[in-house]
Amino acid sequence: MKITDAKVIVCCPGRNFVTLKITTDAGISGLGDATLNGREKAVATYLEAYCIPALIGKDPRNIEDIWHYFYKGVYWKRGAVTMSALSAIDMALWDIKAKALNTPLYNLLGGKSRERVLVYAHVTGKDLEQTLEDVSKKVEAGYLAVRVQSGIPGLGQIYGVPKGDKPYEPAQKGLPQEETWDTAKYLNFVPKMFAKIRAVFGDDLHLLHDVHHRCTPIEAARLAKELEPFHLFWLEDPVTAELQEGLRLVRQHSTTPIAIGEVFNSVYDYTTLITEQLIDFIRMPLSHGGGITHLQKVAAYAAFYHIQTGFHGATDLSPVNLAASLHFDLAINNFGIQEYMPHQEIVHAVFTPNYHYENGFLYVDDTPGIGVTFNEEKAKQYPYQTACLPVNRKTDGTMFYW
Ligand code: KDG
Ligand code: MG
Repeated sequence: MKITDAKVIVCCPGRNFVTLKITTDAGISGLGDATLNGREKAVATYLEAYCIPALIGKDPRNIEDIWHYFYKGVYWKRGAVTMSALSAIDMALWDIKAKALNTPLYNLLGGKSRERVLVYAHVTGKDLEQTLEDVSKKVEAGYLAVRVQSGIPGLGQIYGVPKGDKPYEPAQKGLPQEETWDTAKYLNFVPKMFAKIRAVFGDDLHLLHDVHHRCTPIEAARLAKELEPFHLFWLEDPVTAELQEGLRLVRQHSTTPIAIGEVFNSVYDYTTLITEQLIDFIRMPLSHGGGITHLQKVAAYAAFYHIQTGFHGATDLSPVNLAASLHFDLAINNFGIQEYMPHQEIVHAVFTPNYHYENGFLYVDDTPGIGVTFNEEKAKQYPYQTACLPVNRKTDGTMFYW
């Protein structure tokens, strides 16, 4: 089998997505998600200018060799842009292989370890009252796990809180918008919020929270320690993990489980965290972390250290990535949980999913391959629109992490 063509389609059904389609002389094509929120065109250009010309003529069944061609073979390796491109290539090749063998992807990853995938929903509210209402709604919808973010008294628009009545979407049209941050206000509020949620909803609901990289190690240690009585499923990205050693301090002070890695793109972002058992869940998504080929290795490495997966699944990762993640989640032994932030209905006009939600779990059907279909004609109706993630400043104007 030979790769005869590959193309990148950037479309904006409600938000931007970058999709790679690889075609073969066997009449089989595969899809990969190359979306990097707010940097879509950088990945599209890297694929079009440097990867696609080198892909033509290769045998798509040699996934390991092609992976290393675009990793070891490239002098400027790693980084979000190049790894997102490589992830999309890898995903499309696995899609082709599974279609060629007429079997759903999970069968190539070891078969099913479970029939359904535990997911967590996003709960948000402008204030504690609205947040509690949203927890109720998610519980009524059957969710067994919820990630809770809330507006904080004294702060305006912040991460995780929707504007108006629309579902939360951090990327906004045009240049980056500015948000304001105050860690002291945040640290005072969050433990009170979880105390209230446990008091109202009891012990069984799994509770998660995303710090979104905003604490220093000692601040994160304080937060993790104060949240201990509320038995979180995980505390996510408590610090920026450019400094992996920062997690040691958090670990020394608390038994709150830690999840990290949605901005990672290689096993080398994780080595200290995994070998020193400083975390409990890896979050690096298939579409940014080198695809299925690399995540199989990272997940297996993590398993030896009692670390589970909890893949990133925000709406800026396309249905192709979510479906591929679900196959992976079904197959591996050390699956933990899957993030599930449903796409807007308009997204499904372009991408037809092969998964559905029911009572706290996602199910994937037995369509061969990854199983998502992509309507290129429809995609043309939704051309790319410039959109960026916000930037964040402390209340005194100092630039801060978003
Ligand atoms: O593009 C940025 C989003 O994917 C990110 O902010 C979402 O933190 C996130 C999460 O946990 O879903
Ligand atoms: Mg996150």
